[in-house]
Amino acid sequence: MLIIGIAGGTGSGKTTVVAQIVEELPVDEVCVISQDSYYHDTSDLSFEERKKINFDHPKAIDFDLLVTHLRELRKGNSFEQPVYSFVAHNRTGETVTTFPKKVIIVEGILILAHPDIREMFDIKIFVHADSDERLIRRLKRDIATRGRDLDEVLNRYQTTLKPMHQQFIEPTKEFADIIIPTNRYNTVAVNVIRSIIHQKLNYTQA
Ligand code: UZR
Ligand code: MG
Repeated sequence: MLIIGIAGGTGSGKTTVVAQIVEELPVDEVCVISQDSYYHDTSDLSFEERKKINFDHPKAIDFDLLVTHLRELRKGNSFEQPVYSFVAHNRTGETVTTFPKKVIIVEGILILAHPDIREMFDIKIFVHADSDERLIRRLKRDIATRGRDLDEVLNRYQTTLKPMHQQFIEPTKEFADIIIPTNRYNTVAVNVIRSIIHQKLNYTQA
């Protein structure tokens, strides 16, 4: 089993990099776990209260549950991964059964910030894009798919996203084995990672 951690700021292109890596692997040999699934359950709060949560602070994430789940996978057991809704800012109450696979990818902004999780990774990756590029992507995505408007995204960027990025996310770059630049679509870096995966798992390369 190979556990790969993929960190990077919001809008850095984590999802795209994960998709590029997964694409070449046999479907039944890979699973992706998103840090987003591990936001704390906030059912006790109103929607207005939830909107005020600082989702970019490590405290917003149930790292203990994520550690427990990764340990289960390492033991060869499946677990129930919570499903999260960005529109409701809360867990939906549903779960997806996640099975152990040869390649486990764990993806999220703060995934390299927690020491216990960090040490479980065989390969640590940090995805880098410039902050203006990330803001542009974030704006487009949140308006198109997460029910936000221009003012809300910009306010959040200035008041929380940017300061939290500088305080908690950017410093974790130093833990990375590989940094992938994604200001432009990057196929070379992903090919390098694919080769490492193949080599570590002794796949015969096509
Ligand atoms: P990525 N996030 C939300 O917008 N709403 C939530 O309910 C929970 C999280 C955002 C979070 C973070 N910040 O910047 C982003 N806020 O999801 C991480 N606000 O996801 O890396 O895909 O951008
Ligand atoms: Mg994402």
